[in-house]
Amino acid sequence: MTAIWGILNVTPDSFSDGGRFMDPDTAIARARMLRAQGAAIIDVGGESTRPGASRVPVEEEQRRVLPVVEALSADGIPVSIDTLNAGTAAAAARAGARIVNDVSGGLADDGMLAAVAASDADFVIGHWRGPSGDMYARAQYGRAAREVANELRARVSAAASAGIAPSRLILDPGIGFAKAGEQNWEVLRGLDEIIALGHRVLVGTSRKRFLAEALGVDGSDAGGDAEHRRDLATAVTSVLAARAGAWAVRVHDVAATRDALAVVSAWDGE
Ligand code: PMM
Repeated sequence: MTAIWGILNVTPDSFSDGGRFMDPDTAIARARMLRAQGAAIIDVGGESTRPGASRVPVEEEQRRVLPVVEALSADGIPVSIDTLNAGTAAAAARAGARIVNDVSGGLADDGMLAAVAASDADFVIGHWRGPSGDMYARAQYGRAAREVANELRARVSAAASAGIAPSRLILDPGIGFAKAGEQNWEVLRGLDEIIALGHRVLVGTSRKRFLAEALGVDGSDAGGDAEHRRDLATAVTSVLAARAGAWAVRVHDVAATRDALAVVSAWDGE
């Protein structure tokens, strides 16, 4: 059964839920709700990676996320820390995070692989070609899924050389990262090429722009009907990712994806 990761962005500017969970108590209450809805992991992030987002000072990122990571971990809730910074990864692992989720797969911070190697945490390697500010300039592909798989394989080698055991690695195709519109669908269509690398695969499509484009809705209507439609689309991509063999999906609306996956289980007679 595909696991559900519930997104908890403790940021003022994430593209769909920015600003809602800045206060630690609100963030913790939200995480508990996502957990009750069926999230296996709560993915805590303190820096938005949306297209065009500017970087947050590492002290500010840690001020946002560490109290939340600590409180959830103390409560027995499995936490992953969504960060590009080695210092934040190390501090969050000390505070109890079980997984470091780096959308850059260690490319954004030279110290990341060593920091993860020195911890007990598992490591999500996201497919990435450069910072959010100009990532679309790097969205040039021949065969998108093949290239993503090859570039992930190179990061797996780098992680292994840094001393991270392969069993600790989770691969993520980095939907929306250095990929425009149709390229995201090409990668998802070829997800088996990434799964064939032999690691757990996490897929994050939730509320992303390429879904809004497929629906023909305006992505700016956060909290309104457009958001609801993107959540429904996300539940569908979660089902398709599960069918394709994904180990986990990372979503904002945990309840919708839980229900969608329950229907799949019923269909399959599980
Ligand atoms: N996407 C975002 C942030 N973190 N982590 C992983 N592993 N995979 C993703 O696709 C991913 C991520 C950007 O989306 P958000 O602003 O909704 O968190």
